[in-house]
Amino acid sequence: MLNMLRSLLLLVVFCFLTCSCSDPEIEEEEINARAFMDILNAETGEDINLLSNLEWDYATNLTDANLKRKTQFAADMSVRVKVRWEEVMKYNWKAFSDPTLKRQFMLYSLLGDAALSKDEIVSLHRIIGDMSKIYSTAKICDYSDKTQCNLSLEPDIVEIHANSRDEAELKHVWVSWRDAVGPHIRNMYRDYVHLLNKTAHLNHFKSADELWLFEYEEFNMKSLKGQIRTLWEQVKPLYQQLHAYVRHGLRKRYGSIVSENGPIPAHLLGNVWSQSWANLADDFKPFPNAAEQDITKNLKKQNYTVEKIFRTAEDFFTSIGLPKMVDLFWKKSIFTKPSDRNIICHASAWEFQDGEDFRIKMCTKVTEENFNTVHHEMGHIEYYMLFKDLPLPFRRGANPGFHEAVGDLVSLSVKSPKHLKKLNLFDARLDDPELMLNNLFEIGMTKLPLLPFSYMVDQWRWGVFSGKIPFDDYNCKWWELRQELQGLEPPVPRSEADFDPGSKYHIPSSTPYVRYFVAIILQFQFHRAACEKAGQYDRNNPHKLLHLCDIYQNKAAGTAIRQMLSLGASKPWPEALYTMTGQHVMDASALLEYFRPLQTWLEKKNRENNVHVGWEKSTKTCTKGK
Ligand code: X8Z
Ligand code: ZN
Repeated sequence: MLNMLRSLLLLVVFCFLTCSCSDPEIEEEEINARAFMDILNAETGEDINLLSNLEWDYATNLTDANLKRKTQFAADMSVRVKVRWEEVMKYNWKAFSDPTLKRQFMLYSLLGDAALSKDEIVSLHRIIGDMSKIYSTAKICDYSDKTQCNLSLEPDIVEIHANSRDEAELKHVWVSWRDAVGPHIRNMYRDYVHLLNKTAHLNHFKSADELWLFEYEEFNMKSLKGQIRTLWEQVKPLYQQLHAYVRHGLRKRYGSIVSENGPIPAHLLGNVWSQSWANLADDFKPFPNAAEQDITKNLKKQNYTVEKIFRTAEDFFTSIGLPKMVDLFWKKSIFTKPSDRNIICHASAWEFQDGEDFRIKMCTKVTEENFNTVHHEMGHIEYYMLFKDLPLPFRRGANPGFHEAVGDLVSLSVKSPKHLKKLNLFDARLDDPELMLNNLFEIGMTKLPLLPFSYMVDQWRWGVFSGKIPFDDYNCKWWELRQELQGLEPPVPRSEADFDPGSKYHIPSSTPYVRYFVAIILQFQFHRAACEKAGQYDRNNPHKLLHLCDIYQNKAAGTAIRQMLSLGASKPWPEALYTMTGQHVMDASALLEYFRPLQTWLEKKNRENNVHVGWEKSTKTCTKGK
């Protein structure tokens, strides 16, 4: 009774506050604003649809004519965007009472690159288009047959890094790939930075790093840079243990070119950028005598085709109640590399703002790495499909890291031994602790090196954008950060004639990278929440630890994921995080808990081997000037 009275009183106070404060003029403006927003969303959606189609045309056929069409359209569109934005800014939207409407206005209040002149937009799009083309079409010569000079990044260079254990060959490929891209785009990159900073200034930001961080809505919280720094400090000891263990193994294999206490040479880690070390997992697994569980080999043995990998991924998503891929997806996606034209092979997932057209573009091979990437890309498509009916400004991830985390979240279950066994990709007993640890090690080798790498890439770019890293220090600062954060060194001395950042896709294509750091932290938070809902997680029960959980066919976990994804960006991201996890902040404890058995094992092993943990300064130099 007392409670009822209190509720009644609260209701009266609430009505008094909201009704008496509302201003009839604002109320009327809000009604008009709603009608305006409907038109704005429809017109903007049409423009984005056309632009996305032209972008797809270029990405899947890198001709000058296609770049011109896309660039011209973007420039023309920017005029319309600016006119619409000027209308947006006439509204007193900060005073609106409808939070949904207010938030749409807030998201439209960033003009973005439409603040530039048409000519500048043409230049910006042309530079990014040209840099991406140089990256995507670069070729290098074969190591043993130097007359054969048609090796491309995907598949050749990627495969050599994955499979070769010949140090000289690896060095040749590593250096050649950087020679084939970096120097050709170095000067273009300076012009690009200038235009991006100009965009930032016109949008009232100090530099482009602030513009890029707008999507994280920092104005509501501690700066994202600060959050990342704290999270990195928490996971760093685990990374250092893995680093020390792998360096020890590499030194045994390659001898003194791998120093005992220094950074690891970057060409030996099974990956062009050393961002995943998964291709060395089999070489250094904790229990080498346990039955072999090489997923790439098993995929081939079980006759997995590219199509079967996509169908397998789809089956997982639908098993937890998420939507299946639509017919158009299967018709319009590109799953393998065409031989009759140049395309951007780097995998991506596309939406076209029409509610039915969703596509993946990928030069897929039947490997474990690509098996993960297919799940990753399909996660993007699931997100697109689940928020497709929201008002246009909300059709994006709660923040970019959420978008990157969806497919990876599912992969955490797919890669559990229990699930791999279901897929015939694991053929041993599930109660063998050695195999469980080998499996966890493989996942650690995939995920953990991406943490410092993703942090490093955008720390470098933030420095470049803000002017802390000047043009004549671009490459040396890149290596300083590579050393400091990843504990890596180049296999040969570097100089400012090189431009090694350019050899990583996201630099020429102007794609922000810290989102992958955020995604790694989040996916474990999501996984813990999903496994809890599935009744498969109990930190005190050795059979219910996080790394053993598989949410396949679990509707309770699926419903929670669905709810979070269906929110899109309609709320600030901490709220989306809360709906799924009951937490408002990013938190590394789930990741650390997931890898606890691995960390314990690594610490013991490094102690036994008397291995130095951490790294001293590299002896490899980077020379300023050319
Ligand atoms: O770029 C990607 C995806 C597309 S969003 C294939 N990833 C990063 C990379 O390849 O560098 C996924 C992991 C990190
Ligand atoms: Zn992605």
